[in-house]
Amino acid sequence: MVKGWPVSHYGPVPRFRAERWNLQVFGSTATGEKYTWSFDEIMALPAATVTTDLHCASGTTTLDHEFYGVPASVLLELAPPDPRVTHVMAWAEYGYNANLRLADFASERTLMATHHNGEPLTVEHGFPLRLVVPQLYGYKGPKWLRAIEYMTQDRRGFWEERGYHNLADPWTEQRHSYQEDE
Ligand SMILES: Nc1nc2c(c(=O)[nH]1)N[C@H]1C(S)=C(S)[C@@H](COP(=O)(O)O)O[C@H]1N2
Ligand SMILES: [Mo]
Repeated sequence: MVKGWPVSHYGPVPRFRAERWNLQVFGSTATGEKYTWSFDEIMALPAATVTTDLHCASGTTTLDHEFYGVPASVLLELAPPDPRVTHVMAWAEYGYNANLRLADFASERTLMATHHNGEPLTVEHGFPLRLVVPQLYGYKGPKWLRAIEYMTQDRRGFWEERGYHNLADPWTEQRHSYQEDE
C-alpha cells in the first residue's frame, strides 16, 4: 500500500479536445448499429458513486477511491448487446485496450468515471472518462476510455497479450498469463 495516488500507465497522456471527443459502442450490438455520445451527452447520463481500492498487478494498492460517473449498466441499457455477446473490449486513446468478461463489465460496481473524490478526474488519471472495474486489477480499467466493443468471443487486450492474466482477479492474485493453466 502506498500513500497518495501514483500515476501509472504505458505511453503519453492524451490531450482532451471536447469537439473531437466521443464515446462509441460498436461490435455485436443487438440492432447492429453503432452508438456515439459526445462529452456533453455522457455528462448528462445517470451517474452513481462507487468507493473502491485500486490494485495494480505489479504490486501497488491504494485505498478508498471515491469514483463518480456513469455505471456500465446504463450503457448496456442504452446500447443493448446481441444475446451472443460474451466479452467486451474497452478501448482507450492510442489503442490501449483491455478485454473483460461481459459479467465483469455488467457488474453493478463497474463505472465509467468522470470524477474522483468529488473533483473532475485529472488528465493523468484518465480525464475525461476512465473505466473502473473494482473487482479486477488496474490494467482492466483503461484511462481515457473511447469505446466499448461487444464481442461474441474472447480476444486478449494490451497487457493480456504481454504476459498479464486474462481474468485479473486480485483476490486470487491472477497477475500473470502463465497462471492461467493452474
Ligand atoms: N489508457 C491506459 N489506461 C490504463 C493503463 C495504461 O497503460 N493506459 N494502465 C492501467 C494500469 S496497469 C493501472 S494499475 C492503472 C493505473 O491508474 P492510475 O495511474 O490512475 O493509478 O491504469 C490502468 N489504465
Ligand atoms: Mo497496473
